[in-house]
Amino acid sequence: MIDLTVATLKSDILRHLTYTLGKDAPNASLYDWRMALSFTMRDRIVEPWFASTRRTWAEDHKRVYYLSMEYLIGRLLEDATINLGLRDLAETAMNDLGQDFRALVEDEPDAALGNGGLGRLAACFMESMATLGCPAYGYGIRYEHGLFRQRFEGGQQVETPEDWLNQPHAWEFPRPEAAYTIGFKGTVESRDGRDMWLPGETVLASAHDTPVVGWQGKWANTLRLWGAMPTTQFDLERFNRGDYAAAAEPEALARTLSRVLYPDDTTYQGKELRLKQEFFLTSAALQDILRRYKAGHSDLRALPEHVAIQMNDTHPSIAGPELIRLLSDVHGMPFEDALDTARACLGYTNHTLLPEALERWATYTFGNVLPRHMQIIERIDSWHRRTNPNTPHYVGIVKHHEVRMGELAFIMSHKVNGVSALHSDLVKQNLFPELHLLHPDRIINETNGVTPRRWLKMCNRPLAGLISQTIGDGWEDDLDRLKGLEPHVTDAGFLSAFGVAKRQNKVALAHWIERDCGVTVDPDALFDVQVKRIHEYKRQLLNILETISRWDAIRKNPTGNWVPRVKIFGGKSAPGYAVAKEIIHLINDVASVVNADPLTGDLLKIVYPANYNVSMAERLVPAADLSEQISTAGKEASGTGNMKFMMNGAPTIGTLDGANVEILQEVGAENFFLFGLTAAEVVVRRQDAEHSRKAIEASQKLQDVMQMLAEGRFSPDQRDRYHGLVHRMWHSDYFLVASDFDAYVAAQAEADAAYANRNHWLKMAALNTARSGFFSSDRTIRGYMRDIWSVESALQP
Ligand code: 26W
Repeated sequence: MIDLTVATLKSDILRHLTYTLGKDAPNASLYDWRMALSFTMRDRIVEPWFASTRRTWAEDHKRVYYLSMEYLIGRLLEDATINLGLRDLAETAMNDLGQDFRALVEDEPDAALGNGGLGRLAACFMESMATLGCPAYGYGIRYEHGLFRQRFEGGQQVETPEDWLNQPHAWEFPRPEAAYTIGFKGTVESRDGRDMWLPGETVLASAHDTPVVGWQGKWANTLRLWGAMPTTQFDLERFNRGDYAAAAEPEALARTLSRVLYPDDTTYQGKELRLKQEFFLTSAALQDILRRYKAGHSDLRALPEHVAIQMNDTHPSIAGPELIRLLSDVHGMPFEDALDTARACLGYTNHTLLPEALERWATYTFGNVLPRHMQIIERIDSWHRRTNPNTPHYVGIVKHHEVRMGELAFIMSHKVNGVSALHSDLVKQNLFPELHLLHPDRIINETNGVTPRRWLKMCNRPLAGLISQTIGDGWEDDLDRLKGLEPHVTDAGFLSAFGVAKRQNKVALAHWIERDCGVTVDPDALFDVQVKRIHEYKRQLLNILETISRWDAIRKNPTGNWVPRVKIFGGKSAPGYAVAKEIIHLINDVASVVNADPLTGDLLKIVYPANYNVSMAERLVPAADLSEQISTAGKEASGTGNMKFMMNGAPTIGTLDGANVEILQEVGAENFFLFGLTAAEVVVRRQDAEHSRKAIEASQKLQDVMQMLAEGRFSPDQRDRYHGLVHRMWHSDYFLVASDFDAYVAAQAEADAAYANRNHWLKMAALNTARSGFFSSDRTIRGYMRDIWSVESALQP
C-alpha cells in the first residue's frame, strides 16, 4: 500500500519534472526537483480546496475575510507535506529518486511578506482557519520584495533587497481574470443627488491565489494576494517615436504600489505610498467580497449575516469608509444604513500600544489621495458625535489636522480586540479610555496563539515523535492533550528521552552555527535565545549588558562553578532606527571580544546569525533551553515567540508583559524565571526623573558594565563608540533597563542553578511543553469565530 503510494508520488514527480518543468531527470537541478515535488503536493491540495469552495457555496456558509498588509509565511513545502500526511512518503520518494528531501525543503525561498509578530500571526491564523474548517479568505499584497535581507559589515546591519519572486512561486495561481480598478486622487462630484468620486489616477489589482491547506487536508482556504498593474495600455505611439522610457512609465508607476513591503514595524512614517498601498489592498478586497456576495444574494443589507471582515491592526482601516462608499455611492444605500451595515461586518484587532506605531495621516495627504473618503470620515465623525452626545470634545477621528486610524477602526467596528489579557486591559484603560466608556462591550480579548503543526510537529521532529509515542497521535489539532504528558514528567525514562530529543536539536543547531557563524559552541551549554525584531522596548540591550557582566564575573573567577552558556541573538532593525542599529553593533562587538577570550572559553559564547527569518526560527526554537521575553512591562502586546519556545520545552525568563502573564499562569511560577517591574510599577518609576541614575548607582555590577563600555573595551578601534549609549543609560533610559538590571541578573543566576540540576531542568522543560496547549492558534481562532465573526465550522457534521 505504502509502496504503491510512493510509486504514485514518484511518477507524479517525474511527470511534473518532464512536462511542467521540461527537464530530463539527469539534467534536473535542485530547483527543478523542488518545483516538481511542490507541484505534486499542490495537486493534492487542489482537491480539498475545490471541495471546500463548493461546500461553502452549496451551504451558503458565512465567510471570514482577513485583511492584512503582512503575511510572514516562510516556506510552504514541508508544511504542505505534513498537513497532507505525506511528509515521510515524500521523503522516501525523493530518496528513491536520488534526492535529499532536506536539501529540497531548504532550497525554497522564505516568503517574508511581513515584518514580525503581526505578519506571522496572520500566517498562523490562515493555517488554523483551514484546520478548523472556517471558510475564509486572506487578503494581502503580493510584494515583489519582502522584508530586506540583513548582513553584518563590521558588526553593523546592512540591508539588501529580498527577491523571493526571482524564481516562480510554486504555490500560487495567477488569476488575471480577477482584477479590479483602484482609484486615487481626483475630485468628488454630485450627480443626481449622489456623490461620485472621479479618481484622477487608477491602477489594476490583479489576484494571485495560494491555497492554504489545514491539518490532515480536510479543508483548504485561499490566500489572495494582489499585484498592481497599469490600467493604461503600453504607450505604443510613444514607443514607436523612440521615447522608450516614457512609454514604460505608467507601468513602472503602477507597479511601485506592490513593489516593496514597508520595513518599519512600530513607527509609521506618514508616507503617501504607504497610504496608497493600504487603500489598494482594502479596496480590491472589498470589491472582491461584494462581487462574490452579489453572485449569490441581492439584499446588501443582509451582508453582515454572510460576511465577517477582520482588520489586522489599523493598516486596512480604510475598509470602514470604503465599504460605506461602495454601499452608498455605488449601490445607492442610504448613508446611515451603509454605516450600520459596514460596522456589523467589521472587526478590528489592535497589536500595539506604542504611540509612535499608531497610524495618523495628515488631512492634507489623506484628502489629496482619497478625497471622497475624507468626506465620508467627516460624516462618520459627526454621526458618532450625534449618536453619542457624551463624547468629550477631544475624542474623534479627525483631530489637529490628522486622521487617526485607531479611532476610525474602533468606531467602524462592532468588536475591537487586544491580543493578550493584559494588552486588552491596557487597550481599554490607556489607548481608548473614552471610547471604551461610550462602548463598554466593544473591546474584548483574544489571546494570540501559534500553529502547533509548523511550530512543533514540523520544526521539532524528535520531540513530536516522543509526544506521539507517549500520548498517541491527535494532539496536533487538540493541543490541550499535551496535558497528558504531565504524569510522565516524574518518569525517569520519559525525562531522559525528552533530554535526548532536546540534545539532538542542540547538536544540529551547533553544527549550523559552526557553518553559518564560524563559532564553535558546546551543545551541553545552556542555549539562551532572544530572537525578534530589534527594538528598544524589547530590551536586547538588557540582555547584552547582562552578558557583559557575566563575562566580567567569569574573568574575575575563571575556576568558579559556572554553567556554560551560549547567548543567541537574532533579529532585524528597521533601516532608519539608529538606536536599534547601535544595539546590533554592540552585540556584535561584544561577541568579537568575548568569543576570542581564552579565559572564558566555552563558558560563554555569543552568536548572532544574520538575517533572522521564519526558517531560522524553525532551527532555533527547538534547540533553545531558555526563552528571553524581557520587554519593559506594558509594551509587548502579546508576543508569540514566547509561545513557540514554551511549546518546544524552553522555560521563559521574562517580565509580566503581554502573553507572558498567561504563560506564567499556565506553567506555574516554579517553571518560569520571573523578574522586573510590573506595568503599573513602570508608570510610577518613570515619574522619578532620576530613576536611571539611582538604579545605576545602586548596582555595582551595572556600574562596572557602564565603565567597560565607556572605556571602549568592546570597541578598541573607536573607544568612544558607546559614549552616547552610556550617556542615555545614565540620563534617560526610557525603557528602564537600569531599573530591571539587578533583578534580571538574579533571575539569570536562578536559571543557571536550575540548569545545573539536570533532572530538575528537564522536568521544568517538559512541563512547559505539557502546559502549552492553550497557546495553539486553533484556540484563538475558535474565540474569533465565536465572539467576533459569529461563524461556525463548515466541517461540523
Ligand atoms: C505602520 C507601522 C507599523 C507596522 C507594524 C506599526 C505597527 C506594526 C505592528 C502592529 C507591529 C507588530 O507586529 N506587533 C506585534 O503583533 C504581535 C501579534 O499580535 C504581538 O504578538 C506583538 O507583541 C506585537 O508587537
